[in-house]
Amino acid sequence: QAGEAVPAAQRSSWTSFLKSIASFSGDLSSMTAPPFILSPVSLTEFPAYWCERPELFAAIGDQHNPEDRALTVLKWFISTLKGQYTSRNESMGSEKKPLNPVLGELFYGKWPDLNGRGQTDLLVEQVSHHPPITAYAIENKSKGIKLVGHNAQKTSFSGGSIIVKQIGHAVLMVKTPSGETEEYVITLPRLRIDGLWYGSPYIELAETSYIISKSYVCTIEYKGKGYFSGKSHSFKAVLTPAPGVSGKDHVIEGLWHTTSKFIGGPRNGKDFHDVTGKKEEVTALGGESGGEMGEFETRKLWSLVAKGIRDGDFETASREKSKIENEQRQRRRDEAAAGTTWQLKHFTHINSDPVFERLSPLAKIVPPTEDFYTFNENWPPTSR
Ligand code: HCR
Repeated sequence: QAGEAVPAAQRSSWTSFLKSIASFSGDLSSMTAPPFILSPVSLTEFPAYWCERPELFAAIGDQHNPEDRALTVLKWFISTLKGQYTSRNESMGSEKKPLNPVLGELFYGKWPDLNGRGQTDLLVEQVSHHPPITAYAIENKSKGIKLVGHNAQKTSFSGGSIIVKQIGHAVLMVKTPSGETEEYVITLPRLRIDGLWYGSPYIELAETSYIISKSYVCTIEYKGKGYFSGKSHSFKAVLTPAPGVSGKDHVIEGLWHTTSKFIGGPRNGKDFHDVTGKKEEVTALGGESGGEMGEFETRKLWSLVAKGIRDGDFETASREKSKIENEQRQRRRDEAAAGTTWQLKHFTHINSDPVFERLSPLAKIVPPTEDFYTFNENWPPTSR
């Protein structure tokens, strides 16, 4: 039955929400949705999913040759997908609509040093509000690994599903034993949000994403039910030496939210990844002196809205959300009157990323150029 997971009092607003998304394409995040589908978490917290298994991120820095590093990067990447795309279903029963970050919203965090893996630091900044663009930097200094990226989304509606094209890419930088910095361009899969009719949305990944370094090109294909294995959340990854590089191909197949195996190449038949075990949440940190959270830090900024959503007090949530939005509008008006613009704290926008321009042709990505937000390297403070 339509809307069977929707509270009876919200069925008509769910139907109108679905009608409006069906006739709309662009920025879904700013649309008003019925309370049952709201998440109390802002999109600025999502980059933490990149490091829910910090030891896998750290392991990239321990590899001694390009082939092992490329395989370890792939293993870490696949292991992030479960958190990125299924964790709201696990914790809240379905995919939800996250809080739409304000310009300049910040999130700082860390995963502490355990068992010699080194500390990993996280920094996130909302670098645009319209359209929403979130930039992030994740670094394990002691292992010489840094991930810098940004993401935005373009949404459309097709065959009863929301299709989300992810805009943006990440660059992973790894210090090799010879002291060189090896770079990887990571592109992002397309999402299909299904289950809308029933009021219990969930995500399936689709199409292809890439991980490209000067030594290896990895093509990852995503399928849902009825493809490779007939199961949801299937993927197949082919890792190939870049032109002119000698090495072996590796083929891996499985389910990104559970396990996968090598199905071709020198390790044929061996296990590849397993994310059924424990994950590790980020420890949120305050960015002000003394570890306090500033007014723009996501958990402080949205605290009353988030509490309202968690407590089912949607009147308070909506009143507090309007306060934040009105304050933002006023800020933009003041800036316009003063002839100034908002200054980003940690990132600088560039029209074309030289790393993407250099590496994307190896996977024949079109167009071979993309903008980027470079990280200003002013975090973490040395005392952390
Ligand atoms: C599409 C989405 C906002 C963007 C979220 C992204 C793409 C953000 C970057 C992360 O690395 C990965 C990620 C995971 C989320 O699944 C994805 C969100 C899912 C829903 C949300 C829409 C704006 C809200 C749609 C409203 C529905 C649930 C009715």
